[in-house]
Amino acid sequence: MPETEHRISLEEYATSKWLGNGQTDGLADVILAIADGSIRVQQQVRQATLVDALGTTGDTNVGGDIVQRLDKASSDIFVETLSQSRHVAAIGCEEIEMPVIVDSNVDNGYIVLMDPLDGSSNIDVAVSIGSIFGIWQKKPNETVNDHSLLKPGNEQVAAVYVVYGSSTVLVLATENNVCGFTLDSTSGAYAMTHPNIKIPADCPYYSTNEGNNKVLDGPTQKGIALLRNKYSQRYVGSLVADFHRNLLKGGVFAYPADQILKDGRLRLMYEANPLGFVVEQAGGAASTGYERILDIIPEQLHQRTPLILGNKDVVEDTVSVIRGG
Ligand code: FDP
Repeated sequence: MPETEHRISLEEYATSKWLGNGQTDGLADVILAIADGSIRVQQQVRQATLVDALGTTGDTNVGGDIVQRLDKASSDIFVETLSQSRHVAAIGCEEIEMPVIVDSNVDNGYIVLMDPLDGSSNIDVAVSIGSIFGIWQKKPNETVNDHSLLKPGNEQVAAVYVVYGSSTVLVLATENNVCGFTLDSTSGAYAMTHPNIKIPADCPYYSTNEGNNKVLDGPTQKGIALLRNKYSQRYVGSLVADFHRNLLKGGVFAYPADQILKDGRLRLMYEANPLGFVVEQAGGAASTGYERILDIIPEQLHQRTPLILGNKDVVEDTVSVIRGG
């Protein structure tokens, strides 16, 4: 595209796609609230070392993870922007024990579940990190309460993730459509750079923590060996960064359950469901090794799950090896 040609902004895209469409009224406001929050978070991420904002808060979150100061700041920013969007009924957040009920009866309301800053252990070392969001629609006459957040991933209407890497990229998925927008640091707005993302047919990469191999059960070791023997390994250790590379270049990410983390490490509601939704809309697949991620009926907000996601054929081959024992 010539430099002078206009790239559609996220704001133009979201308002033209959803404005006046009765069924999804309000969704544009929720997406734009996430975008606004992400611009503030990426500023904090890029300034953190200079303004001495790194390090831990001294607390652990509900899942037992050490809370970084930027985890807390990101969570506060997104709770604020989403609460002000006028269309968020409730927020579930990896860093907050109980749901934040914003407005139980809001018209054209949405429920947002988020990991406000994924890849915490990479914050202090200038490695790509990100934010992840799953979005569910409130039913017209529904009064949202704590239980309303426990919906399966297959009921999501949209999912978003943002990577704070060498550039800041926001990826938005809705039914059968995934697009990427890059933050233009000159204009301060997101511009579409990746229309209609489909995961490539070829799968050059697999991403897993190989250090965990010794604590995997036998069938899972065989599944990971299939990946190891066929593909080249790339592992950043920030889910959102590994996922983004695999989505654009082809690849499978695996964080299975093991003898220590019996339910896996990653969160169903904040990580697996949103990224499972994105990958499926882009032609890929997401599984626990035994079932489709999006079909899990959640029991707890902060529950963990094993996760294998990426190219559909490779996910299926891996799952069939794991199941076959
Ligand atoms: P982190 O603990 O740094 O926040 O969400 C958890 C997560 O990172 C993922 O982003 C990442 O894929 C995974 O954990 C890394 O876990 P390991 O260090 O065990 O490989």
